[in-house]
Amino acid sequence: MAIDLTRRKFLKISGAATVGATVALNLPDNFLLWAEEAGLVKATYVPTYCEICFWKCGAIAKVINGRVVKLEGNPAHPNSRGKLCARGSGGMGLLYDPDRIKTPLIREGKRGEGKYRKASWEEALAMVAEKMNKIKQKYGPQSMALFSHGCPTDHFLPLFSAYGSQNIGMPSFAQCRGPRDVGFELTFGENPGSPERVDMVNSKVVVLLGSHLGENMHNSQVQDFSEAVSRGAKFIVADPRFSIAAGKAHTWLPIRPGTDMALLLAWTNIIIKEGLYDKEYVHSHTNGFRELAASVREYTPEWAEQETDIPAAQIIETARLIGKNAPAVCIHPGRHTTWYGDDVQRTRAIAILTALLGSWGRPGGIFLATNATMPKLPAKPYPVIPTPPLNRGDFKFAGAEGVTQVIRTATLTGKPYPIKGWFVSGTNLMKALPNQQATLDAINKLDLLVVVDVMPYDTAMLADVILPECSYLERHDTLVVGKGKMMNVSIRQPVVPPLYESKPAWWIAKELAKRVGAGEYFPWNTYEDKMKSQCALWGVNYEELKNKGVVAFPDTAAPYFTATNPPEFKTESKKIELYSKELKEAGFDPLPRYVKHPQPAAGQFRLLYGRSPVHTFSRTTNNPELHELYPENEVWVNSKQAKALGLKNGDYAVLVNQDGVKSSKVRVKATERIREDSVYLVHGFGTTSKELKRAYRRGADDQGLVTRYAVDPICGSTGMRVNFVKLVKEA
Ligand SMILES: Nc1nc2c(c(=O)[nH]1)N[C@H]1C(S)=C(S)[C@@H](COP(=O)(O)OP(=O)(O)OC[C@H]3O[C@@H](n4cnc5c(=O)[nH]c(N)nc54)[C@H](O)[C@@H]3O)O[C@H]1N2
Ligand SMILES: Nc1nc2c(c(=O)[nH]1)N[C@H]1C(S)=C(S)[C@@H](COP(=O)(O)OP(=O)(O)OC[C@H]3O[C@@H](n4cnc5c(=O)[nH]c(N)nc54)[C@H](O)[C@@H]3O)O[C@H]1N2
Ligand code: SF4
Ligand SMILES: [Mo]
Repeated sequence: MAIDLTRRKFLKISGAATVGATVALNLPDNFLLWAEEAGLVKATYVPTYCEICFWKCGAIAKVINGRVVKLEGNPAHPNSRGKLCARGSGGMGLLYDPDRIKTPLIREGKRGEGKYRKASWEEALAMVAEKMNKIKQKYGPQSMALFSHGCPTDHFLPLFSAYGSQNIGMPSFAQCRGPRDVGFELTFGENPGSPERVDMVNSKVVVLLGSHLGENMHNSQVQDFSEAVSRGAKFIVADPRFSIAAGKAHTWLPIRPGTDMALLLAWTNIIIKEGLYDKEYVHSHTNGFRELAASVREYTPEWAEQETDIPAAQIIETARLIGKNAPAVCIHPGRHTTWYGDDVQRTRAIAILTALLGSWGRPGGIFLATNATMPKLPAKPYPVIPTPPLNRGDFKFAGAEGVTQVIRTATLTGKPYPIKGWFVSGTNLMKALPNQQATLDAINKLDLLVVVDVMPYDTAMLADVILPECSYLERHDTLVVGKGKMMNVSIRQPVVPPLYESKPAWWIAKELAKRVGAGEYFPWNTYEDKMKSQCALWGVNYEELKNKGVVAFPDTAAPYFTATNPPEFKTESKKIELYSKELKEAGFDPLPRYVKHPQPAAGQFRLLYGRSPVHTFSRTTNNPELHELYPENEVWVNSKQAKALGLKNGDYAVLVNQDGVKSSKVRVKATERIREDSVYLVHGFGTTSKELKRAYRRGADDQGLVTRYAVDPICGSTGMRVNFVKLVKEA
């Protein structure tokens, strides 16, 4: 009963409550639960960690008669603390989805036609290896690229290093948190981490720019959010939409999209002018305060009002609220930060304000990562590759995760050298990358497209070879070394054996390695052997880890600056770079500066997108449990605008973007909760894969409408909120 209550409280904030987030169980599960209650069968409990998103929550699976009947949060795990979000609770939906890829498949028809034949693992692996070997011989190993997201990356990255390619592209960089990480690294010498080290539980004031917690369901962060709200912390939420978070806020700022920089610079100006910054902290730990103060002087609240559509008085009032509560102020660094193309600079403005408030390394601000590390297993060094990778393009500040669309462009143009093969795992590129036509055109130029996936999503259905990975509930995976307030290690282990002929990524990588002459880089027999060696090296008791799911190291915690943990910054100057010499030398603005972005013309709306609390991107749209909760997305449009267009709640409409691209039909949600100049879609819907019986063409695909994107010149990330649409009633 106690669990039920906390769960309800948790869900209340998530917006999932409105749809009743207790995930429905099907008949056999209900029967098994009844049988267990009647004492006829016994349940077993297996700890593991979730992969429905990348928060990696510790979960405990309840298994009766070999069937997973329930997934609950592991109370000992810092990312879940005994609770899973609705998506995590619905993880069995992935395991038991009848539309799963069941065997390796080899394409028979034309690309995109969807005709495949079943193949044995032996045949499929041999075919992939033969083509990879051919590409290596003819063009060199760098002509094979790896696109990956989530845990499979940990297995295919070593395969690629051993094969000889560093051309890696992860949408988690250029389509997600790339600009934020780069902006913070340029300022503090390190990024805010994942999970972000936001100390909301101790904040007096929290600022959310976009960051739609409660719809963005990153578990422990939503719990912290909920706790901070109950404790009376004041939330300032800037969002063109009245998000779930805005509904809990002290102040909602319905900002004009694309103008957050104006708000941040005006706040900075006021905080400096009124002396509300932490003088001692700024003096001791930062560089370039004088230049900063001079450069923000022009950004007055009256000027910012014109840009942001937020009254000057409210900008001043919120600036004071922020300044007077420092350092216990958390300006959330954001996560999906690829918005308008000047995103590194916007996140720099967040970082700079954080520094002025003295909030980095202080309770209620951004806490510090533990310095502890785990040693690596000794391994054979990878071959030296003569051809440099092209995956960062000309973007000096791009991260090691690479810039996805740069690889795509090289595939299209053959320059600076040809890319002939894509190996794709754990990402649905057709939905993740802007400009779908370019992705499709690039794929059509390939000699080889391999997709490793659990479900036949859009990109898999374009592949030459589809390799079925088993779901996270059926496999071993990387031991996760977590670095929150303290270091911890978590394990993923099979809860049930793999269904059909699906196999774990570690096995696929190892088997392919053997066939491309890189077998020696995978020297262990089973993944468990490798994990046992790691545990031995780390002084972790493997059996204990298996039984508990997570082992923590409390003595590694050092979340705040103290006399024994003095400030130390990993920048060139060893100080916080308010003024960035590095950027200046590379030809960029050393201080963030306001750039005006185009606004929609009359009759157009800006296309915004975000998350549903019960889905993860495209990957859950066919999950039977989660589909039931939210089967298709809706287009949010302001009631006044809807009325003018003759649209009512529940009507079907289509969206047509500035380039004439039309969405599939989507239900209208006419609401006061969004500005009149924007419409909003939950991302990930409208799959084109016929194999997905539930999700096929349900809802509208935002990515289909994102034909344009604004590349951040500093790190290559793609701002995707630069598309304008018309809303047309569907007959
Ligand atoms: N349930 C669920 N949770 C998830 C995920 C998921 O798929 N499902 N994905 C996870 C991942 S990988 C990520 S990166 C995060 C993403 O989640 P966040 O980092 O929170 O994403 P944002 O883009 O900041 O937030 C979207 C919000 O920004 C608002 N917005 C749009 N334009 C503007 C603007 O110009 N200014 C301001 N201030 N706001 C604007 C939108 O109205 C929307 O409310 O979510 C994570 N959590
Ligand atoms: N227009 C638009 N574009 C966006 C976003 C947006 O909101 N709007 N969000 C951006 C963000 S923040 C991110 S992080 C990216 C996310 O981009 P992706 O990570 O590509 O997200 P998904 O669309 O969920 O695709 C995940 C794929 O992995 C598969 N998969 C799931 N679990 C497993 C597994 O265990 N093993 C294997 N091998 N495969 C698995 C799924 O079936 C699916 O095909 O997209 C970015 N692109
Ligand atoms: S936040 Fe939800 S979906 Fe993501 S790992 Fe945690 S339980 Fe799973
Ligand atoms: Mo993301």
